[in-house]
Amino acid sequence: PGLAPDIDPAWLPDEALRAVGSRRVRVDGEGPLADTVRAEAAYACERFGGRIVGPGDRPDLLLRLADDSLGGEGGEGGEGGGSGGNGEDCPRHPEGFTLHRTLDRTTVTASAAAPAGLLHGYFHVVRLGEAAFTPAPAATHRPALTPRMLDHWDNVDVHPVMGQVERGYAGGSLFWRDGRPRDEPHRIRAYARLLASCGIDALAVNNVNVHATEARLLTDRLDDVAAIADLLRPYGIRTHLSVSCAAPVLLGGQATADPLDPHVRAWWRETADRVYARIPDFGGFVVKADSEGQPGPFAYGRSHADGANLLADALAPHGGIVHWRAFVYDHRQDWRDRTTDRARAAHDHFAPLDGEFRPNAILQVKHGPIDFQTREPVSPVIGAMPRTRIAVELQATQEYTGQQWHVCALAPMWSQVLRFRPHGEDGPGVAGVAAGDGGGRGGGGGLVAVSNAGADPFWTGHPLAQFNLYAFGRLAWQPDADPASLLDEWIELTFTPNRTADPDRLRAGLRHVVGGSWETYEKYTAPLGVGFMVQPGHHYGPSVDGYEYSPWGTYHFADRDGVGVDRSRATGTGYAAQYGKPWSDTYETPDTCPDELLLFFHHVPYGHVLRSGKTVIQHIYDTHFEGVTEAEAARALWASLKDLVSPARHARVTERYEEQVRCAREWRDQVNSYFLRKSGVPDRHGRRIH
Ligand code: BDP
Repeated sequence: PGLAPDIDPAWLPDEALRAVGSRRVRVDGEGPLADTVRAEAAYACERFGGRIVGPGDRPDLLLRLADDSLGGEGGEGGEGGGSGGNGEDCPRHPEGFTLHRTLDRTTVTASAAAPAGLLHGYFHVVRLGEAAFTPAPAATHRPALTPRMLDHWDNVDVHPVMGQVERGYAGGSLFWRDGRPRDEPHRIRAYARLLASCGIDALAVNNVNVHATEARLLTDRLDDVAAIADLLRPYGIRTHLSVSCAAPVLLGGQATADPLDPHVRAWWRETADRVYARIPDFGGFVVKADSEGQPGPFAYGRSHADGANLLADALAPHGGIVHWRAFVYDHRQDWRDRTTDRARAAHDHFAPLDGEFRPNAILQVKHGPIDFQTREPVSPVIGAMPRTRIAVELQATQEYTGQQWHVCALAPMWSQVLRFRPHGEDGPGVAGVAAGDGGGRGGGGGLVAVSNAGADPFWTGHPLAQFNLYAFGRLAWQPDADPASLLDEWIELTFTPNRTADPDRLRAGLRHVVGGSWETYEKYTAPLGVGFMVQPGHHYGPSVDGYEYSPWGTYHFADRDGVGVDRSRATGTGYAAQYGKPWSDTYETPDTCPDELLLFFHHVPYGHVLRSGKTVIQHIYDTHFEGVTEAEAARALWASLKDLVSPARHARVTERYEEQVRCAREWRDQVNSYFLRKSGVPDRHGRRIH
């Protein structure tokens, strides 16, 4: 587990292992995952003076496979087994575990139903630290969502526009460099360890935009994928692959890629067989089809259910799954009429297909209807397909949220998404849908995030962006976790405040600069849910009209009288009617629509009064001034933590804050002057608008 010294340990510095490492630890269990846990514990003990003990010795921490047939506590000879006694000892879920922490017997025991549970149990104890060794009622832990997956938008070849990682802000790819495997197995292993420690259990190794070389990973470059899978496997992470729907033509010499063609079906079956012969625990395929230039079933007049089922059938004999993305829209159209609203596209395409997907086909839906903006409503697709397995897709890589130069902690946003109830208080929440609760879908699709990690020594470019990766894993395991508690957890692990001169100042400072950073970012960028206003192409920094007259479908419609997109049923695109009740009513009128989404759903005059009592135009001015002030204050606060944070980390964040503040001022000035000129309405506080 030890890392090369030039790589940031993120949330697993050796210090975080102190509580476990200073104790007597026993790991009972066979196989590669149990071996990983033993090696982890041995490493921790080596650092902090504890030791690994054998069956004859009483451990302080016992990690073991629960013996189902003995109803839980049996099989350990009684000594130090913990009190148990509540019949909950065997968690059943293959990744779950039960933790017994008692006073009378001094052994803390994590009992798992399967080896993966040992791994998650171990890291749970690491997270708890000293607290793990204090008494508490026995508790069973199991993940709410499966899989908990990262999509790496990594290109194998350097793409002329997108580089090695599409929308990557953390150096190059961890997996690929200039068309070849990067060949840094220690980094991949260390990455797997970080991911496992926050609960992630699946990873797709290449971009959803599958170019020529990535396509070949499926066939003659399969060994490259197998090599990665070998490194991820010891940490319980399954490997998935993004594939092209055109693969039968591109790679297989077929005349067509028509999903209903028998030769095409045979080709996919044989191809999947070969993948599993090489990687027996392969996870499955990820597909972006008929979207932004990727090929798909539309070319053959087939539906997306036909396309997804083709791959699902090829994977089914091996227990594999296909993640079929719902991000399907026409990026080359004008805003002709209400039916061409891009926000409508996913629901228009997919909702009619509910019930047509195979049990191992998962529809992977972006959390919002457009594209990972700072603020969007929850996608109506999530609540509209009760007979389909749904995965919710988040974007940890900060494409539209500051590109890992700005601090923008996304956990509060993700938490809101996961708690949203598409059918009102009585129906399941988004997390429930992703878990497979209710409906006839027979299972959930889990949670997916586009990864924000790369070959950067800090993993994520901005060291504070590590929290987005950590929080993603933790929320996928426990979607109702409180984002503020997750932040505290991450702070304790990453910065080990108790080992510094002023733990409370460090904690308070970090809470402040990370905690409210999403709201701060939102304040100085596109207002009230309208989105975009970014520079075209790379999507960094402001350009209010950057996309306004392009065919991408992302507009704000500002004119001299008002701003926003009318998506109501009565007078607009009808998008609001894609929701079930109560949301279709809530979003239908400006009076009931939440302010933070007002301009997403409505075109309103600048004088429209928000619930805060402010007009829209004054809100725009005020938030843009406030956002910059908050970014400046965060920068100053960070500077004051210099004595408490490692020099390298402090310097990197300091550098990023300079850019964040510069860019925030640019946003403020462009947005404010744009709206001053459009509206002619002066700032009521008379501030200077550039
Ligand atoms: C957009 C990105 C683009 C991705 C696309 C996707 O700008 O690079 O290919 O999403 O999700 O946000 O497929």
